[in-house]
Amino acid sequence: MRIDILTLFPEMFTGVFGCSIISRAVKGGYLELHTHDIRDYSTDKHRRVDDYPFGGGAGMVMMVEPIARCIEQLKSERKYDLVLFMAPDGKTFDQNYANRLSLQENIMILCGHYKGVDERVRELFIDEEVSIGDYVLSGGEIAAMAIVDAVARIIPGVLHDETSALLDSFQDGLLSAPVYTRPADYQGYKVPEILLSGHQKKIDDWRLEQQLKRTQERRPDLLEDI
Ligand code: 6GU
Repeated sequence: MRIDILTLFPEMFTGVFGCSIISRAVKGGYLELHTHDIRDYSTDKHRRVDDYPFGGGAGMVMMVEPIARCIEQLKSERKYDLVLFMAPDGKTFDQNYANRLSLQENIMILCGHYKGVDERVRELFIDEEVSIGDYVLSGGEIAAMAIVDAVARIIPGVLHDETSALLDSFQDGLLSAPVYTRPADYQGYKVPEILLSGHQKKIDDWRLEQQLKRTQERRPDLLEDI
């Protein structure tokens, strides 16, 4: 899978993409990530990419032309299955959304900044608008990183234990059971006896019970969807 990210701040991605599961996915050849600086597609001598909003008002608006040139350049090189725009008024990202994205071959993600992007970008080039929750970030970059992470880790082969992504919180619509490691007794705080019993069937039953209990307590809304 290949993901192209269009942004005014490509340097924001270097740390996140260079660590942990995302870099493993890239090094293992499962995922190709490319960032593109929208400013490189400005024809203005000052490399301007934003301008004042028609009709007045606060904030600057990202112009259609540099974004259009960048998207058209990429589209001339390969076919894209989806062009996403990160925006707080988009559809809320969730595990089902991540699963669907992980099945695509090539996707493009446009990150907006300032007050927004010219509406014609959305009309002409964007297939889906995505939000990561009901709060406002100063730009789409951090949201795009969240999406890349959620997608990278479910590409088959990326995680060592291939089943572990499938056992996640949310993947089965339930929160995860609590986990423990050594020591079995930390200053009198003991690991549940059942986990030390060696009785796998009982352990599996206990974990499912914990999942249901946690979900009921913390996210009863998730149980309504099952
Ligand atoms: Cl995708 N962008 C911005 N700017 N803010 C957000 C968001 C996206 N998702 C939640 N808040």
